[in-house]
Amino acid sequence: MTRREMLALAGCGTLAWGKEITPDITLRIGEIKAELAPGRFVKTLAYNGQVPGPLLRMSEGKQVAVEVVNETNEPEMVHWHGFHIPSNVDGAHEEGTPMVQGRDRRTYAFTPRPSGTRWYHTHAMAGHNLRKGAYSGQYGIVIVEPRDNPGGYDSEVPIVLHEWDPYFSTDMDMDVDYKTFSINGKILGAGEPVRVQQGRRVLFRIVNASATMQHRLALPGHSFDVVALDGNAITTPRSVPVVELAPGERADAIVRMSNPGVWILGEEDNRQRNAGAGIVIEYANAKGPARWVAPPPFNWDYSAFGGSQKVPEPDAIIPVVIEPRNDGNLWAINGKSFPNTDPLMAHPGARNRLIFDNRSDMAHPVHLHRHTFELTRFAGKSMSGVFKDVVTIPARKIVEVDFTADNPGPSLFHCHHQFHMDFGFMALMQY
Ligand SMILES: [Cu+2]
Repeated sequence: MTRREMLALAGCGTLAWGKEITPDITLRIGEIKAELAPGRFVKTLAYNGQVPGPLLRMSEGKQVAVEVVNETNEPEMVHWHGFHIPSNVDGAHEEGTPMVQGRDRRTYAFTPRPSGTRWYHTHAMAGHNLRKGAYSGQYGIVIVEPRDNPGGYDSEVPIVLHEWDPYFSTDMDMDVDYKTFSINGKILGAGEPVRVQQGRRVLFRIVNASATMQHRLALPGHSFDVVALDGNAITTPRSVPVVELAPGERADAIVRMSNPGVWILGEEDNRQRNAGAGIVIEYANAKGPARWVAPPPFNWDYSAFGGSQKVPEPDAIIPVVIEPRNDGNLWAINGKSFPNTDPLMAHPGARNRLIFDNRSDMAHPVHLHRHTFELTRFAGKSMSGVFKDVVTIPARKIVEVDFTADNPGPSLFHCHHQFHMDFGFMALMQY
């Protein structure tokens, strides 16, 4: 009997568009007790019994079938963040991807593109339930391998940031804070150290899988040569002492291991780092306690990674005004809150410019599904050459991004801060 026949007999051969597909990857969503440190457990939803979920590798342009088995009682949804794939597999039911019902399974087939550091995570709403959605352990890295990898590094190390024990930090239940932090699912000092050798070049693939928090990471005695943002190569590689990432953002950074010792790669904020937001980097033959030294003051600026070449004029302009609300929803886009937001209408095949006008006192990391955009103007400064799918709009500032509308179908646009997304800050973009 072939594997395919066995799977069909076992009831695993899921029907997708009337065609049986044998999955290349299976993700099982279920409740686990994640061990953040010896004897320190947290109950959460996770993929394949582990936090983060398995590190997935796909090949650009080679079709893959992912089976999602939902072992919980609630509908779930896996979003492929940073992929240019069809709406019916992207992983947002607002776009038309079918949910995986509780105690059900479903196979999604798609052709991964573009290459780079992508990630996958739940796209379920959480609302006031801080055990659901991005507050849970449902996240993992997926590396889409390019056809030819230029390399330039000796090894790669994933770094995935997340928080635990969330609670409402204000009287009005308006914002969320956390008691516990982790990198790669472990509290600082509790997991295996990252073992490195002097003289080697290590590529860190850093993902901020936080539901709501921005993070700033440093590695004392070393600097980060940032080579990609949100998985997309940058035009001006730059050496920086701190990597700053909003929820949903990624940075690929090469670190030349030139300062032997035992160090903490950690969050700059002392409270968060002391509550777990760090990981030990240990050189071969180095001993002693891991050292932390605060980095110099550093202003993270997207434009430092780009050029100043003039970008083409857009064919169409899409205004996106972001405002706070106080009517049960917290946020509005162009005067309306989801699900009543008007669709953002793009011109098919054309270069479209989104103009984000943040009329609030908070920064918002906004994310556009199924497309990559180029930052063309940031807080008054023209720029080019930085391609992303999440961008932080600072408070009271305007940010402009251009994208080519070459992936028809509805695309979700939302704040990647889970509490903002769940309370109005979402709209569909259509052509
Ligand atoms: Cu927001």
